[in-house]
Formats: sequence, structure tokens, C-alpha cells
Amino acid sequence: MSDLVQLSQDNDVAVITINNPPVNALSPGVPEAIAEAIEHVQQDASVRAAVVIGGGRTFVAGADIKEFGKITSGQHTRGAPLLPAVLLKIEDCSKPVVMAIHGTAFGGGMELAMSGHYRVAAPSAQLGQPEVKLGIIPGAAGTQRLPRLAGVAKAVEMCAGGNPISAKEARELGIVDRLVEGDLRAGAVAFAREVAGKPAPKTRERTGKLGTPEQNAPILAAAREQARKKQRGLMAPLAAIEAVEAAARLPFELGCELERRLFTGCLFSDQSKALIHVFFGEREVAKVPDVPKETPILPVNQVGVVGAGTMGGGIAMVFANAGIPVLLREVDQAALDRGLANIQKNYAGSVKRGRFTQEFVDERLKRIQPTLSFAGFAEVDMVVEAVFEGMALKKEVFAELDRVCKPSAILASNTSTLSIDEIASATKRPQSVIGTHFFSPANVMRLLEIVRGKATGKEVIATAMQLAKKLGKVGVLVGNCRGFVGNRMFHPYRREAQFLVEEGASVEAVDAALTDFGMAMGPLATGDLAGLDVGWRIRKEYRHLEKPGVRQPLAEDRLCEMGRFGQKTGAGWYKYDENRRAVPDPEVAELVRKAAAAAGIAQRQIPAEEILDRCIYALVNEGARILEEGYALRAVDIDIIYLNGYGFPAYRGGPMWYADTVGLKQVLERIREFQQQHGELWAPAPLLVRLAEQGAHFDGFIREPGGKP
Ligand code: T1G
Ligand code: NAD
Repeated sequence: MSDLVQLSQDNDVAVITINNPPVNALSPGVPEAIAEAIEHVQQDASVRAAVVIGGGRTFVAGADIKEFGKITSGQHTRGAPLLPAVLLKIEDCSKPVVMAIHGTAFGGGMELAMSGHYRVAAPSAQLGQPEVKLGIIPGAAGTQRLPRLAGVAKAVEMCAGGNPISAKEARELGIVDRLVEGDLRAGAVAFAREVAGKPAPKTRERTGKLGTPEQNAPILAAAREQARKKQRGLMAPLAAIEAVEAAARLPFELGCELERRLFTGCLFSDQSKALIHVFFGEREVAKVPDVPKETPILPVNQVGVVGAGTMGGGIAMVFANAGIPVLLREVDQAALDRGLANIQKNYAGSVKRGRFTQEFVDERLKRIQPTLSFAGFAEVDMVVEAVFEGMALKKEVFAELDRVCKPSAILASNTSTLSIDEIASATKRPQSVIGTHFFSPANVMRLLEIVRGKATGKEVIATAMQLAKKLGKVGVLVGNCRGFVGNRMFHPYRREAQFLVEEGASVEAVDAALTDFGMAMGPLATGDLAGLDVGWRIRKEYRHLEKPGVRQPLAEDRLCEMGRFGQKTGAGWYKYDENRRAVPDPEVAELVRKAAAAAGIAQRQIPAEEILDRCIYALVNEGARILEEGYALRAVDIDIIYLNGYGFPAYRGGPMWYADTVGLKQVLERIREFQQQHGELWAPAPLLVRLAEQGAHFDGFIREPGGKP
């Protein structure tokens, strides 16, 4: 047997334990060793049944995703995959094989489980086919065995949606035969002993739940419509539906062949490469090279939030939802009441949508303690400040916090653009000051941009990175430059969108070019959502820094002067009806046309391709500067920021990965074209030029030591 798979015996029951930490992935050597163990079970007369169980914290979390990048399409089509054959071997074993599931049975792990004759599970176990989240579909008969165990409707939901189900639900569906409280191994061996000697039911022969094509047609149609709406632009969910449909139409072997063809088509797609980049990227960003894993973590058991506006209220909910009591401070009762009313309204919406129960909400609301003073702030472990975006006010608040908070408390600011170093200079403890930049709405958006000041201590950084996970956020560490990473890149992106409108494109055409590309929302509509006044306030704060003679967008200041702040005032770039639906507004088109004429900007037809390239490449060019200057640790950090904070489509991998996919040489050529046409705002970033000339990529670019964050 191998180190990866151990075989032991409990009297007449063989126990096959898979040991490939951290998640028992089906790495090379594991399927082979399982097959060897099953052969032993088959041959050894003293064995009447077998149990397959995962060592450590989980059953099998799937195929080894790290291996995918190593497979070439030639290799793939030539070699018959090993796993499906191993699963058939298990299924054809004449002695019952019981799968004992704890932790996660995901992807190939779920397929392994379904190849067994019986499944028992710990109540806390999770089962699922998350492959579509990697841009692929199950590739080892998952789309053929799952509908046989759970029916077509559930199989479509699990394979096209990719979300796991609980062991309890799997029991109710008949996927799992028994839930085992306590010692899973003992419970599984006992179960195996009960079924030993009885016929071993083969999942592939169970056709009772497959239904007829007529019965399945409406289910499949609804699933396709849902996939097109909720997973816009993704090819894998539709492929998964087609494969499950085949299970009810074709014999098992032919269904598997079709699944295989669809799997191969997905595996070698750009979408899958991008989504696998994202999978590992979300884990990579948690690692900060100069903050070792063993850096002490400070306790965060109680927090204060200063300011209960748009952000402060949402941030208070995030901490309360994570079980951390919050002191929520405001300047006056009216502002406090407004903040609390917003919080209650948001929670009521979550109850209405069935996300939370009323009991859950009541619990959370109890954890949010409103206050008009700093009483109690001496006890908190951390404070997040979310007052108006003004340096003077923030320094005043931090000076006060420095006075009232205990020495070990972390002082964090939710500023979206201001210097963390300057804010920290208002305190005697700059090592305890950090930026925690949540995104609106804070209780929904997954991104937390963690801003490191030049004095911020490693313990404070390590604590903030770990806290992000506890709060259900994706924490990304960035350096302290203006707008940090996300907003700094967002500025030229939105600048180009506004310039394109001034040059003749319609507001809705600009937004449509980006949403067709996969962005969750267009750049102009996003401005309306966040509030055009936020940017206006910042532009006024930095007007003195604008370089003379450099073109600046014309319209947004005028819209704000007219009180058109966006959704919050019912009008911005668009007008909004009573259901907050955006309606193009001819008044805006006229305003822009006049401003452009006054500025002597010629009008022209602008193709969608140019709109897209100018907006996306503006992101990429600024991203390259940020990478070179060291304000982001890796290109993938930028990608993860844009996926989780700015609605960039995951199946394109993020702006830097997308540029690598297009090819940096081609991106550079296009940027140089824009530089010709539109001037020095389009000067290509030196790093982009260098990498393009070297035929290299952003992905994997490591900055020389001595960088910033
Ligand atoms: N392959 C390789 N490495 C994996 C892995 C996998 N399947 N799953 C996790 N890791 C690594 C991960 O990168 C990290 O590494 C460490 O394990 C801990 O993971 C044939 C083709 C199981 C819920 O999509 O969802 O099967 O950063 O930090 O938060 O049809 O990992 O420490 O170096 O995420 O406790 C389908 C993917 C594959 C499941 C645990 N399976 N994994 O979460 O730990 S495709 C999946 C997860 C497939 C078949 C097809 C989660 C988890 P490092 P972690 P966690
Ligand atoms: P907001 O105007 O909605 O709320 C600010 C709140 O701070 C107001 O309720 C005000 O009464 C309160 N306040 C002012 N001075 C105070 C003091 N001394 N003590 C206590 N409360 C005080 O603003 P917002 O949109 O929530 O922005 C807050 C911060 O978050 C800003 O720094 C902003 O840049 C940042 N931010 C905003 C967004 C966004 O999309 N709105 C996103 C990320 C970060």
C-alpha cells in the first residue's frame, strides 16, 4: 500500500484510509492506491465488506486542481482517465463498499462516494459538485451517478450551481444511507458489517429516479434559464445541465462519454484557466511574505465603530454577524437614529429574502450598542472609523481614539482615499493604525482592502488578515498610496468611460460594453450606485493636485452641482424609477453634448470594442504601475480585489490575468495607439513595456525586495 492510502482490517471489515493532507485531493498515486486496496478487498476471503474513509479533517475534496495546469489537450484526449475506471472497479466489487464521509466530499470526492454501494456521513459533512466554480463540470461520472441517486432536478441544481448540500439533506434525498453521530469510523464499520453478504447495489444501475424526457424537459428548461441569468457568460453550468440531461436519456456508458467530451471542452477553456487562477488566488492573497504564519494574533472580541452612515452601519452589521459585539458611535441622536434605522431595514430585507431568521437578526441587533459618546471605548480591542472623508476630521477622531482606547487596541480607518500614514500621525501609536477599507454595501461585498501604513506592526497586519476571514471577507493587503489599489485603478477606468461619453458614445452604450464583457455593472451606473457626491467631495479635496492642461472629465461635477448624486437622489447619469431601475436621461446627453462642444471635443461613432479596451486597459495600465511601485504584492492580489470589490467577471480572472490572456504585447500596442490619439494619460506603464518586450506575464511577477506593502 502507499503513504497516501492505508489499508487496515477490523475483523471482517477492511478499512481504506486516504491520507493526502490538507484535503485528501485525488493527487497522482491516490486513485491507483485505492484501486489496489479494492483489489485486495476483492481477493481476501477474510474480508466481507469495506469502508473507505478520509484521514484528518475531511473526506476527499476532489481531484488535485494543481494537476490541471499540467495536462495538455493532446495528453488528455489520448489517455483514458484513471479515476472513472477506479470508480467502476469499486462499484463492481462483489463485497459492499461503504463510504464514510466527514468534512467535505467535493467533486471527485463526491464521485468517489457515489461509486460506493452505501454512504454514511457525519451530520456536519458537506457534499457537492463544485466543479462549475472552476469552469469545468464533473469529469468522473458525477453527472451520471448523481441523478441516479438524487433525481434529475437536484442533480442539475448541484452540478450547474456548484453549491454543497448538508449531510442531513443528502440523507433526505437518499444519497446518504445513514447519519453517524460520534465516531464515524466505528459507525461505518458497524454499518458495513450489517450489509456484508447482502447484494451490493451499483449506483449506475439505479435508474428509478431518472424520470422521462417529458418529465425532465421543464426542469432542464428552467435550469438553463436560471444559468443564463444567474451565471451570465459562463459555459460550464450549461455543459453540466447537458450532461445531466444525458443521464436520463442515454445508457450510463454513453452518458459518461458525453460528460467526458463536455468536461474536456471546459477544461481547456480560458474560463476554466481564469477560475482556477481565482481559486488559488483567493488563497494566495492571504499570504504576506514578510508576515510569517506564526505572527501573534491580537484578540478582537469587542469593537467600536465611529460613524453610522452608509458604511459605518454596514460595518457594524458585519461584526455583529460574526458574533463580535459593537459599540456604534455617532455625533448626534438624529444621525444615530438614521444609522440604526438603516441597519434594521437591511436586516428586515435579509429576513424577507429568507437569508436570516428573525431570531438570528434579533440576536445580532442586541450585539450593536448605539452611543453618542466614547464611553466603553476603553474596553474595545479594535475601532473602525467611518466618518466623512476629510483628513482634518479623521485626524481629530484618531487623536481622540488614541486618548480613550487601551494601548493594545487596533485603530482602523475605512477611508477610501486618504493617507493612513497621515491619519496615524495624529496618534502616538502609528504601529497600531491600519486601513480596513470595506466596500459598499459593507454587509454584502466580500472584499476588504487592508492598508498597511509605513509604521503598521506585523501583529496588527496578521490580526487584520485573519479577522477578514472571520468576518467572511476576502482580505487583501495593499500599500498606502492615494486610492490604495482598487480606487486608484478605478479612477482612470471611470475617467475613460466619461471621456467616451464626451466623444459621442451614449451613457448606456458605455455601460453596455462593459456589462457585455461581464462586469456586474457599467462604470457610469456604478458611480450612481456609490453616490457621485463621494467622488465629487474627493475631487474638491484634491483639486489643488490636478496638473494644469491635463484633460479632466467634464460632466460629473456638473451633475453633482445639479444635485444629481445618483440613486440616492433619484438621478445621476441615469434617472431612476420607483423600482430604482435606471432609465437613460436625454437631459444628461444634452448636458454632455453642450459641455463637449464648449471644450471643442469632436463627436464620433465609437465602436463597443474601443469602449471596452479603453476602460479595461486603463485598469491594466494603472495596475501595472501599482505592481511596479509595490503597492500590491502580486498581480493576483489586484485580480482578487477587482473580482470581489468591483464586479469584474471571475471567468476572466481579473484585469491583470485578462491582460495576460490577451497577451501583453497586444495590450501594449493598443495602449500605444491610445497614447497617440489621447496623449500622455495613456503613457504605458514601464513594467508593462518590460514584460511585453520579454514575452512575460503579470502573473508570477515578483517585485524586487525593498518594495512597499
Ligand atoms: N486540489 C488541490 N489543492 C487543493 C484542493 C484541490 N481540490 N482543495 C484545496 N486545496 C488546497 C488549497 O489550495 C490550500 O492550499 C489547502 O488545500 C487548504 O485549502 C474529477 C475534476 C475543501 C472546502 O473544487 O473548496 O474534482 O493555500 O484553504 O478553507 O470531477 O479547499 O494551504 O497551499 O481552501 O478549509 C473539485 C476545492 C475539484 C474543492 C477546504 N473540488 N476546495 O476549505 O481550506 S475538480 C473543489 C475547496 C474535480 C472531478 C473534478 C476548499 C475546501 P494552501 P483551503 P478550507
Ligand atoms: P456617510 O456620509 O454616509 O456617513 C458618515 C457618518 O459619519 C455620518 O453619519 C456622520 O454623522 C458621521 N460622523 C461625522 N463625524 C463624526 C464623529 N466625529 N463621530 C462620529 N460620527 C461622525 O459616509 P460614508 O459613505 O459612510 O463614508 C464613510 C467613510 O467610508 C469615508 O471615509 C468614505 O470615504 C469611506 N467609504 C465610503 C464608501 C461608499 O461607497 N460610500 C465605500 C468605502 C469607503
